[in-house]
Amino acid sequence: MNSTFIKPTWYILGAGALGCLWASYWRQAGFPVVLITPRLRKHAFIELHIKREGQSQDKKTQVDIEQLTIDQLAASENLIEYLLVSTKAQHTLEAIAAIKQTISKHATLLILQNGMAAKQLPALLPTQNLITGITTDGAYRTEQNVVVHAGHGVTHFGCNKILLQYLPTQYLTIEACHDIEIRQWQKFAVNCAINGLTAIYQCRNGELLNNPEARQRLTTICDEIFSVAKALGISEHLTQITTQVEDTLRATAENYSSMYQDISHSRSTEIDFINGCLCEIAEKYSISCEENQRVIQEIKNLEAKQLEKSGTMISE
Ligand code: KPL
Repeated sequence: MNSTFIKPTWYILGAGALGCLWASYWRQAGFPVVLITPRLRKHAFIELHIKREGQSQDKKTQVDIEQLTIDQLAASENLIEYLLVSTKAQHTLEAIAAIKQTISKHATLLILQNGMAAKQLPALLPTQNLITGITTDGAYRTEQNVVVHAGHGVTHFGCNKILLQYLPTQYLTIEACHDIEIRQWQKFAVNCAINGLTAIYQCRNGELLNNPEARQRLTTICDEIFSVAKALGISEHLTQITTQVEDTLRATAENYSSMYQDISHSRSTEIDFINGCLCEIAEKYSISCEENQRVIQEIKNLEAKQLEKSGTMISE
């Protein structure tokens, strides 16, 4: 990095565990960061504590991060030049539409999320530089402002290496790549296989490996994904899908999947954008995806049960 490099402000849309993890690593790397929040919070700054899994409680790193609501953002005349979108797939379009006026025409957006919602973004933001990312980093919150970095993974972005100087590469393993669509499919397959089952069996990722019933279902899900990939002509990139899923389970063994976290906090899940999206594609090719359908149904039942219990489904 040259000495005249001015670190730009990164705005973050989607202040979930992953968004907060990136926010705090950017801060630690010396970048100004603003978390965009839907509601007014008590304090203008959130004090985030980042803990790496396995570290003792007192080894938490603390950073202060500025927060702005959508209205405050609109009122400040600043235009967003750099934006990380880490919303849940089901909220992406609505969340971006709400801040669209504040995004510069030439802004760079990193879209880091599960599922395939990003496919609809170019129509909404035709002039901006939209960069798709996928990650195998695991993160979860233990309290509103405590984020645990569980399982150090790799984040890939479909861009060239120049962007890396704008990213917190000291803290996260980040790579630029030219085959992001294939990697996105591989991650999509991993999410189809892991997220629903961990929410159904209420376990950490690694625990699926020791559950024979879950493992059998996981294999069937992978077979169904492979059939769909074959119909799409991309199966050569998914021949190792079951092994990749098992590797991810080992690498993020201590993590609670995002869907597990959503169900336990009575939030709506990304199921329609993960297994739901797979089944939609399968239907077009008349491919049967019974196990994926079963997972969808079970997750919908869990969502309904949570809704009944808490009276409301939080859409954060
Ligand atoms: O992407 C994930 C998620 O939880 O959404 C994995 C890789 C499964 C890590 O938990």
